[in-house]
Amino acid sequence: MAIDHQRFIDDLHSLRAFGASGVGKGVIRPAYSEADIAARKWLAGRMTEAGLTPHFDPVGNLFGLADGPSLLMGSHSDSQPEGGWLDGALGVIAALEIARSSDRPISVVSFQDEEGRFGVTTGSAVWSGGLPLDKADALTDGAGIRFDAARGAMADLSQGFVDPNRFSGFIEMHIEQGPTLDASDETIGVVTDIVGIRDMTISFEGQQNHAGTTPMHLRRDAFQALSLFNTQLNDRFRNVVTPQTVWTIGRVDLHPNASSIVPGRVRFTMQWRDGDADRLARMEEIIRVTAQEVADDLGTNLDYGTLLGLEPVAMDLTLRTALETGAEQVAPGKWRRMPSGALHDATNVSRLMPVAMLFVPSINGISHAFAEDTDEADLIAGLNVLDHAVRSLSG
Ligand code: HGY
Ligand code: MN
Ligand code: MN
Repeated sequence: MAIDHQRFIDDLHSLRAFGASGVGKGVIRPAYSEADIAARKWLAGRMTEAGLTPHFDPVGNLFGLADGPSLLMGSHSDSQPEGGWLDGALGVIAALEIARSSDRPISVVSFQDEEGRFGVTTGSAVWSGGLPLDKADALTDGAGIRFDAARGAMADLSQGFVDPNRFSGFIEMHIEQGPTLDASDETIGVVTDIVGIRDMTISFEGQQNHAGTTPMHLRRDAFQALSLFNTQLNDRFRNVVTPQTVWTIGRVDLHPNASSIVPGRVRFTMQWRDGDADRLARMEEIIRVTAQEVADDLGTNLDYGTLLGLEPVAMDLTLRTALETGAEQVAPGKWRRMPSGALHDATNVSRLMPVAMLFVPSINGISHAFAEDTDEADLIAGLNVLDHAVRSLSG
């Protein structure tokens, strides 16, 4: 049976409706939210219609299982707090379309909490053995909700963990989420490797006080600690990082966050990524030394949350070659091999089986924002490359 481009596009828009933000094509569909669970139940129905057996596991990963041994394809359907309509969703719906039109057994997966409301690619990390379930259960989101409480909303759907040995490999299609393909007017990216990541929270605790009567030299101001930490870190990283290295302080909770109060406490997220595990370790050392020096200088306490991370991983050459062959057939001269600066479930799945990834362009390189989008022709080109690749793979 041939792939049905319109059915593929229609399903992408149907999925977009779950948690539609009302701004452009954006979605608000965080893991375990009502919109996320409703979307997964809709996906389970589409999987059944495709002849697959839907299977929810204890952390909310949703598999559409083909009978017997199969190739696994998919991604995630949860979103960032302000997410795009294609991040993750594209890979899930593309996998579904390949599964319902392929003459070889294809299973489909939508992993849960790839966007890390509770950690880092939590659902596939637990399934792949990278994160023990009891450790995941103790993780909390920004509002202090525990993972086990959140996943409890899907407890009635849980059918136990799927045995990964039934799968021969994993292929994930995803939007690039960066500017490379868009800027070079290329249609396809075949991923060579995925960067590694480290992610933790850091807290400085000083002294909450009156903003008018507390002399500057007597203050133990938590915001000043964060400000000094950030300035010194950027300076000290200069000798360690490359143009591909990234680091982000994405969330800052300042307490009590009032204009006439010297902030006594700050808790912030510290995340860094690079393709080299040694460089990630050196950056961690600099982060910890700098934070301690700032805490000592400003008289604040220092505390760390759980350090989470994933190692850099190379894509499987056999699966990657099948994608490259498909790319050359579908978009001759308009594809490239490239690393992934974004994290993906494929990193976790690579613990269990061969994995490979395919990118399509993100318009203006935008992602993790309501403005995320990709030309429909590029979405279809990516699906055609997947179709070619899957048909060329034997066994
Ligand atoms: O952050 C990431 O790289 C992924 O999009 N969650
Ligand atoms: Mn994603
Ligand atoms: Mn994402």
